[in-house]
Amino acid sequence: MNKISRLNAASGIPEQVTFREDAGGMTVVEVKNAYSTATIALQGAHVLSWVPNDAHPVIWLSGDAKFVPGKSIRGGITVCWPWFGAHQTESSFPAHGFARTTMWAVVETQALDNGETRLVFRLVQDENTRGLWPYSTQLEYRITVGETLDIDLVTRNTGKESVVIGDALHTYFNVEDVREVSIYGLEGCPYLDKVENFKRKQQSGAIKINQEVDRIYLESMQDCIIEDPGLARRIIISKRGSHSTVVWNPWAETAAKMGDLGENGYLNMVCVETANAADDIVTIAPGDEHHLWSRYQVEAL
Ligand code: TA6
Repeated sequence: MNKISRLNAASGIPEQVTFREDAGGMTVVEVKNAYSTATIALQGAHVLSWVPNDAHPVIWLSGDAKFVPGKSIRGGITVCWPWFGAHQTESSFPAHGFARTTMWAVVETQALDNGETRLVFRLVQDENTRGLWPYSTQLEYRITVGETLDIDLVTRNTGKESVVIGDALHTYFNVEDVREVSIYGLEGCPYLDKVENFKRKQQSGAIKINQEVDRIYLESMQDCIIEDPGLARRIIISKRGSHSTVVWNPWAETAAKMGDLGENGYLNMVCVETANAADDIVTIAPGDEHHLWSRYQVEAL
């Protein structure tokens, strides 16, 4: 039996959960139920797509995304853990941590009574990741695919000392034209503007994007709404266990330098990230766990 057959035998659910190898050679799991479809790569437990029935994709994946073992995938939902952005002291450590480039194991798949599908993944640590993170933690990712997409990133401290983490669900949302979009829910919040060397500013009104935007909104616990007149819908992002929200669009020049955003790809995406970033870090006592939880849902305008 090859790897894919083993996965399907152990965790596949006929007509609902199917493991396969995609064109880039990555192992992915496809989910299909009465409400929506989703695709998740085992590397990074990276959600590549979520498409509610009869709707446009909610998650954006770059047409030029590279599927290379050990490299992060441009688009989808990137799991940033156990730190967000650059490591605070070690400049050689990978940005956004290592969870996004590491293989995850499938712990459980379940067809729920209400027709939704639950999948649970666990990060598999190895010698390399232990070199970056020598702490005793267990990281689990619970994804429920249904009328909404629910994601719960659970960090459990299995050691004897407190651990401090940063994390984020770095989600690329699909929009018709980012220049027409308004983002609500962060009005009045202070933010760090990464484009201006982390200058502290304050948001007034809804966010409009017509230039490079890379901001860490602090003290932001409320839902965010992406209003997209082009697709005649709003995406509602609810969250728990997160005190900061990152909003990012690289705009044309930075996107061109990145090389994997696709031609004019920046116009069709915006990241609104449920996060604990910058000084907003989380201390987990021995035996405790931290949940970074988010729900995405779509509503017609
Ligand atoms: O979340 C925003 C951000 O931290 C930006 O600063 C930008 O660099 C982006 O993430 C993408 O990072 P990546 O390491 O995936 O290229």
